[in-house]
Amino acid sequence: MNSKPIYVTRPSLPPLEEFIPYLEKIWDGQQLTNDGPFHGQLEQALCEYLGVEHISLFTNGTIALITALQALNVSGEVITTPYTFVATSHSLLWNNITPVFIDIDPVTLNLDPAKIEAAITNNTCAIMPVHCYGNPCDTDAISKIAEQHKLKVIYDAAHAFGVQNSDGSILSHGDLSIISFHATKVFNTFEGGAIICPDAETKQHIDYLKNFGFSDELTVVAPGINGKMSEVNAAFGLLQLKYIDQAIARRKDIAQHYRNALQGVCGIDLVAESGQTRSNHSYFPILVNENYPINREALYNKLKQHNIYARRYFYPLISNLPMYYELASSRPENLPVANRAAEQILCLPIYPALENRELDSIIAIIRDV
Ligand code: T4K
Repeated sequence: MNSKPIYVTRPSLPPLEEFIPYLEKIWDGQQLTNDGPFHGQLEQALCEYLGVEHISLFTNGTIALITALQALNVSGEVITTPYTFVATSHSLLWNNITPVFIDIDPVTLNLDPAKIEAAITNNTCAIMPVHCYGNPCDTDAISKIAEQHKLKVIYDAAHAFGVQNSDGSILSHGDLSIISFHATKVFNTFEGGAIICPDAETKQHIDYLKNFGFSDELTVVAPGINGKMSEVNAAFGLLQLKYIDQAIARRKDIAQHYRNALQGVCGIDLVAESGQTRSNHSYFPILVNENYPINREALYNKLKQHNIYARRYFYPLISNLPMYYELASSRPENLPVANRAAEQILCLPIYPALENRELDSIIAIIRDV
């Protein structure tokens, strides 16, 4: 039994004293929000770090998703994955859009592009795939289908901070990508998020949308929302960026340690990486299959008895939740792979401050069942 609880994640925090000078600047300048200096600096710093052209900061990833759909005038039906955090499909309901769920690929657990075309109807307007756990979707296949059928693509890249494939940043794909800077993410600004945009004009429109639709003091160009990131969050993000490579490097070591120790354990499948040239190791998901001596629920509870709080991301499956299960696409027979993954998944603790002895104790419990 571990004396202190081990959670699925713990936020990375820089030394507190290093944040004080940023706060002093905010106190001196008295610009607390609404496109202040730290906001602009963080947008620029993130463009450089992530290797993207335009980024618009948001108060969180969910408002960024809702706004991205508004920015592209998406309506009708959107093809998406049920195997994700509820924010993905909730963003559709908040825009009066009908989610159309398709099944996932059994290896990557991302939306299966081979299932997209059969789900397209006259009402389909867009595809919303998720780079689940930061593993890139098959972006080539998705963009080919989208082009053929004139559909928009909005990637929910909430987990994909810093992830790259052979084309560069994974965030450059699709019409828009959104990312989350929530406390539980690889890069956090306490709460926060962003939309990655392809051009300055789109960014300008999104900047208006996140500020109630104001384009100047008197002109309102759209029914916008308040989605702005405050100066405290933006300043914190600038400081966090100084430590991000160190944090991802430690995550990589932990992931490698898990992989070495758990590969070959009968009944445990490790979710493979899917072609990224740079990973962020945001999660360490395992699938507990029928060859393991106990099922996923029993392993989850056993870890809990040892004060280890792994998480069942993503269970329950979204399509089985009350606000979605009556949709025709939610039928379990339409989504066998996703339903199975939701029953087997367990995300193990991974965060920079996780100690090696804690890691070894988690591994020992899983191996010794
Ligand atoms: N799309 C996808 C695919 C997403 O995964 C998410 C969010 C979004 C969109 C929406 O982005 P945001 O609007 O959130 O920016 C968490 C997060 O709240 C959520 O951001 C995240 N995905 C989701 C996968 O996980 P919970 O309810 O599981 O979090 P919670 O509070 O249980 O935290 C998990 C563990 O982390 C705790 O047991 C302890 C630790 N923790 C948590 C917080 C908040 C800390 O140590 N400190 C903290 O401040 O949803």
